[in-house]
Amino acid sequence: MSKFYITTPIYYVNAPPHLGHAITSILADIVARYHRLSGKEVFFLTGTDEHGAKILRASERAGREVSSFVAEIRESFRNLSPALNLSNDDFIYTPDRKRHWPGAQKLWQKLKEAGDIYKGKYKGFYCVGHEAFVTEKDLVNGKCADHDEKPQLIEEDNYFFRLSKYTAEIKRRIESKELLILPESRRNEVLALMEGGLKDVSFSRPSQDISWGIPVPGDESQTMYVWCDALSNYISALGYGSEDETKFLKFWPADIHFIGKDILRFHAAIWPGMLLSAGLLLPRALLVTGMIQVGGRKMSKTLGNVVDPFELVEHFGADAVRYYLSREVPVFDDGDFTHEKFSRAYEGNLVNGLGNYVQRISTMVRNYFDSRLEKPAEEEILKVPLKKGEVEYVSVPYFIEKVVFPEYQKSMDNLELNRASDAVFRLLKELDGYVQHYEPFHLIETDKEKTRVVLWNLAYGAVSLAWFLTPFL
Ligand code: ME8
Repeated sequence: MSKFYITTPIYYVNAPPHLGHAITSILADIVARYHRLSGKEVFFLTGTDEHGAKILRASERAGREVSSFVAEIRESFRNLSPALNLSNDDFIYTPDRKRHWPGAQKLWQKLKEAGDIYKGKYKGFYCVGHEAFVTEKDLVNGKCADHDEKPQLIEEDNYFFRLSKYTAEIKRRIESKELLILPESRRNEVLALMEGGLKDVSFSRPSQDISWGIPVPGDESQTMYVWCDALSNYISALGYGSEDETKFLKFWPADIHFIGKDILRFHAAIWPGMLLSAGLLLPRALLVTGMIQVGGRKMSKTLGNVVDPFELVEHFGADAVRYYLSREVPVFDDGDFTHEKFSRAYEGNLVNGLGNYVQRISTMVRNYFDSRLEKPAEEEILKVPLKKGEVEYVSVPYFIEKVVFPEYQKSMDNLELNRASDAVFRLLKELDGYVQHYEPFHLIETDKEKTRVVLWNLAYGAVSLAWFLTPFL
């Protein structure tokens, strides 16, 4: 059986999850479920990123001791899975000394052995919101444009990672699509970034300033930089660095890392650099999503304009949220969230479309056929073909098998999730047209046998819709 390893980012626990986290996790879940449906052995990982200045500061602001603060928020991220019906196989969090630390430290050790870690002085602007050094050109009026706050000027001893050494190889892997970056526009963006060569990156901070994190192996006076710590979750969760690396050997490399465009640089440059340095395989693909916005600005904890996924689920149910986020929001572009748009989508395609269709068909089957329909003979099915505009398809099952399924499968394989669900909802439209054409609710009065065959086709359509929608709903 072939394997399929898929991940979400590990989310910061400075505040509970919002709809932005929900969307990434739902999209990854859809892909994971699809690959399970196609018979692969899937490992789907999510988790939380809990170290660093940003988290420490959030706990201080809340007047809380950091480890109990993070544990509480971690639980709300963990609860996203039952609330949204996510099918993740595992959940990793960075303060887990047993599961995460050995992998993160082993990876550091490998980079060091490769001669790619060296000590130096860092001077620059640090944006705590980004957990990254920013340059003057990232600032607007002296403030970080994303986080609306002044970065700190920092001068300190750091360990550096020799990322520059790997520029050419990373570029080659991306160009040759051995490391596939989707969509194309993000791939070009990353390649442009590499034009001038990648710079070495700071990989640690003095422990006296940042104690909340993983100590650098062999030098307790330094704490691992959050990104070096965080990125290694993708392999520590598989047991890399533990006594039993079976799962790592089986599932690595990742088939897809799902990420938002805000963390592309880390995943397309630093992470491949680290893996090359350690002599490990690179992930096969990065799927880069757009951002959900509210009134034109990224939905973010730091900006305080968030929508609570738990509240939406409570009102509308998990399927409505999954439907909206996977279909009404473009995967690769930014999309605005408004409650009006959400309600309209819910009422339209779900309640009036799918819900109404299944309700009408099942009611008729129950009332007139005692809830049972045997498959009619082939020639009976051929007598009630599907008429689709000018074209006539020999039957509903034929149309599903020869037209809908290939389109669905191709789109899912190409990670064009919106297109795949478009194909499914087009099928629903055709089935609605079929109802209108044969009018089973009138036909039943004059020809019960023909109605039986028409309803069988419609029920077959409903079952197919359910199958196609399994990854989505
Ligand atoms: O960056 N719209 O964590 P994070 C869509 N810990 N997706 C959004 C979003 C929005 N408005 N806001 C967040 C981190 N996301 C690091 C990652 S991985 C080794 C470490 C999603 O809590 C999107 O996938 O800021 C984004 O990349 C991720 O959450 C960032 O979550």
